[in-house]
Amino acid sequence: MGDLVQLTKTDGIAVMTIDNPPVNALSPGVPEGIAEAIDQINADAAVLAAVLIGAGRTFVSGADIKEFAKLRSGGARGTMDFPSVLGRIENCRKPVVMAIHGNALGGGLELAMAGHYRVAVASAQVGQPEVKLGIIPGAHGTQRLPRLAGVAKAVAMCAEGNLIPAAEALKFNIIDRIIEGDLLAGAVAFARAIAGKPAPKTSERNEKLGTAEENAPILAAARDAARKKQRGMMAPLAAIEAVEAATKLPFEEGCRLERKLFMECLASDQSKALIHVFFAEREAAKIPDVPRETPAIPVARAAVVGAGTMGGGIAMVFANAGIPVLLKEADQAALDRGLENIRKNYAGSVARGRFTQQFVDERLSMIRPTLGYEGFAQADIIVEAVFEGMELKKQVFAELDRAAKPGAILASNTSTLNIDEIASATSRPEFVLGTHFFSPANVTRLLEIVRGRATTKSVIATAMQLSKKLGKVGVLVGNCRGFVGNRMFHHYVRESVFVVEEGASVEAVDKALYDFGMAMGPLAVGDLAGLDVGWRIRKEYRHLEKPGVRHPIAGDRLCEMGRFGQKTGAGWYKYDEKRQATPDPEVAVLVRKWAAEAHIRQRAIGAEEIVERCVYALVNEGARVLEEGYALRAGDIDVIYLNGYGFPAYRGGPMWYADTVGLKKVYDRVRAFEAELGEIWTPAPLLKHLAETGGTFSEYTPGRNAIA
Ligand code: T1G
Repeated sequence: MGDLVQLTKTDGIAVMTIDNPPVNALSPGVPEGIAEAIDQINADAAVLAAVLIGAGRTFVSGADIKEFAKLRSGGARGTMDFPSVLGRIENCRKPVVMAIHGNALGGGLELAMAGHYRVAVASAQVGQPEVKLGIIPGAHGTQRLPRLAGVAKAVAMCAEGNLIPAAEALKFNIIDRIIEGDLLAGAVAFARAIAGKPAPKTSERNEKLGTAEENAPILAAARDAARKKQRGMMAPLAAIEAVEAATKLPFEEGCRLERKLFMECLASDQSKALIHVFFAEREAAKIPDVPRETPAIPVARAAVVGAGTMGGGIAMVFANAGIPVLLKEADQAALDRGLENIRKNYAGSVARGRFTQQFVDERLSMIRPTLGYEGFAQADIIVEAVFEGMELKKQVFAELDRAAKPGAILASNTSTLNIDEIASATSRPEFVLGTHFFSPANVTRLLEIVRGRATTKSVIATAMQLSKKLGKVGVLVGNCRGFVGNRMFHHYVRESVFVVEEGASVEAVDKALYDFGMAMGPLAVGDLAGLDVGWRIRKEYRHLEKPGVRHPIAGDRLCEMGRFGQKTGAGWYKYDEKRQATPDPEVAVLVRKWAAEAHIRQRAIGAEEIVERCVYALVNEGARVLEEGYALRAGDIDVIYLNGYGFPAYRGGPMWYADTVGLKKVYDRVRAFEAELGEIWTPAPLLKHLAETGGTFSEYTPGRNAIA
């Protein structure tokens, strides 16, 4: 069995141990090892029952995702056909007990369900998360799970891909017992107790498959939910179809349909994109010149300066991670407002069932409001979240430099300002960096870690590890204007306004991007965030704008009218008291007037061009970010856009999407826009180079890297 699967026997009980760190994935050799062990168990008359367990921290976390490319090209012949191994387990002449700790996910749960019994420790989780990779269970999971848990639970688990804790798995008969104390000992005792008795085969358990009448509403509701919550994705609907087959077809036929649907999903661009995302999010945590073993600074206490929307949200992030946090404001009224907002946010989470009141009370007790710097000397990290003005930030950092203990990290939540200039206000620039949270900070997963020229590797390592502890996706970015996300977003928004000024309606622009898969259209996003935010930044940098180069005008005009968006009841749209948006005919008339005054040619612009203008603007600027070295890799840019800007994960992110379209085509369209709209569309040299050499962004590794 090689060293991936060991077999031991003690007093008539065989124990198969899968040892394939770090997550016991079903890599080549593991299915073979299991099959060989089953053969030996069958052949050994002294063996009365068997246990299968994972070594290390977990049971089996699924198929080896790194093998999918081979599987897709039919090249995985070298590995044993995993589904056939499941049949051998189920038909083993001795009962097999699956012992689960950590995770039993995807193929791991399918493996467990091929066993005759399943036991688990209370902390274990099980699930079929394949849809998050754009595929569906491909080893009978959609056929066995409804036979154990019933159709409704199986449809939910296979279509949504969520993990469930052991207690819930017990409730739904996915596991048979929760083991207190040592798992292996408990599983062996369980095996001894059932040895010699008839063992149930999951594939033959049909009593929970329900009737067509019972299942029809369940399946219809699941399809409706998938179309809403997983808009545009094919895998959830395929998963539902496969589970439905389990209720209508004999087991073997259901397995054949599942396999067909699995291979179709595996071949899809959506699955390739989502598998890219899986690895890109993990790759983003790897900094070439900051090795994994770089010593990090322990963060046990935090402090936040500024209790506004962002500061309050950031304080919640620390409290939710169990890190006590000071929250400072300049005056009592502002502090009270900040605390009131935090309480409202938490109350909303309790109302939605996301948190219990007890959890919220514990977290609130970790947030200590203050008007001074008392206690700041105990903080390991201090995050500044005051008004976005350089002078104020430098003043605050000078104060923090005096109030903080030596070795404390001073972080700014600035979204655009120069981290090096902020650091210059302190005596410790090596401990200064940017921690750019995205609003709402207590919800949005993205955290841009902005590396300053002097920031040390230990501080970078600390920030990256802290991101994970805070439940964030940390991405290291360079210190250019707007860092990476906002720098690129500026071009995306510019094009969305340009196409409105050229004749497209506000709602047509938003619909085009929404239908592309964005969580919200760009203009609606502007109304949500506040049009005045961008307006203030444009005014601050107006002096840098090149004369003769076209700039958006409609957004500024709306702000001059006081139409900042939702917060003023009107922006691109008008809003009722519940902030429901409706198109505003007045805006349509005004935009035509402003465009005429600016002599902007009017024409009909279709959805395809709207999407190309906005998304390729992202891609072209992303190419510049890469070639200038402000992002470590194209995948990091994708991770930023998926976790901070509502880019559809099933398209992989802007850079992956451009690779999927083909960089030659993207480049040709960018050149066409350049001919039409001038130098703002000059192709990035990297895009030109890759298009002309047949390269892709995902294979590009920046040579010189400003953030190394
Ligand atoms: N295959 C290959 N590598 C994997 C892997 C997998 N399934 N899961 C994790 N890794 C790597 C990961 O890239 C990282 O590598 C390291 O392990 C630690 O992971 C047949 C077809 C299990 C909850 O979708 O959700 O089964 O960066 O950092 O935070 O029908 O990993 O160290 O080089 O995420 O403790 C279904 C995917 C597959 C589970 C652990 N299974 N994995 O989280 O560690 S499809 C999944 C996870 C399938 C069947 C179908 C998480 C985790 P590196 P990590 P973690």
